[in-house]
Amino acid sequence: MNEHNRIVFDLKGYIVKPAVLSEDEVEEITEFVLQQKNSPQSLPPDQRCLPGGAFEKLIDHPAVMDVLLDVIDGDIEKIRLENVFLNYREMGEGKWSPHAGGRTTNPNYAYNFYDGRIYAGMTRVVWELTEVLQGQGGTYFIPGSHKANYNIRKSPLDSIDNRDSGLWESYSCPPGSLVVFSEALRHTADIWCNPHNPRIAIFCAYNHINVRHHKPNIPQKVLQGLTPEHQRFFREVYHPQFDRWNM
Ligand SMILES: O=C(O)CCC(=O)C(=O)O
Repeated sequence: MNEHNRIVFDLKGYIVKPAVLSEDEVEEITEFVLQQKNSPQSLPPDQRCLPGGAFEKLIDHPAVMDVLLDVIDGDIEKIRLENVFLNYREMGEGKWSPHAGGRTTNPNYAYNFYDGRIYAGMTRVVWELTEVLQGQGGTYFIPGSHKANYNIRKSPLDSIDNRDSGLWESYSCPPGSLVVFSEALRHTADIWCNPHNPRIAIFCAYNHINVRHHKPNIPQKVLQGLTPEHQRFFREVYHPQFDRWNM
């Protein structure tokens, strides 16, 4: 990450990288995920759900790795992808439901800064495949709340969580943009009210190889269809030094 993005990620807990994908890439991936959603049987079994098929190449997209190597671990061998899902919303769908936020000793989504670098646990990477307009349904954050000292997660206050509290921030972005945030940040979905297009976003949860937040749910068939470089992101939770010892 460049210095600007690194400082903003640490300060706010999230960054937006606009228009990372070309129009052609957005079209290809959008068409594919809609086929997965609407007619999965028309696809080969290993492509019927994420991360299989056209999405696969985004797993280690340079714009994603650029952030994760700085915030999760500098060694790509120690980065896992534990969950991927399509977030599809039409007008009126979605719900304001703030969660997470504050310091935690729980390593699955702890956020720490130590010895000159960030050590984040679960980190969300969101591919926004359609345009997002500020205030019309993108994800909302309370900037800085990943470092909050009062426990706003376990003792939430309506005066803070209320949509009109003045503490929430969101974004506008063109199709093909990336939003990356620490799961330790207080955040929420919102009701989609952009009349021009639905929200079509792919949510990915990356984490450190030593921990896992989600129960694994990706079918083996889908994982087996990935290239070895991409299968590596779905390894069990353990330290890669054991691979070296077993060689
Ligand atoms: O749907 C959204 O915009 C937010 C999703 C969310 O809350 C999460 O990633 O934990």
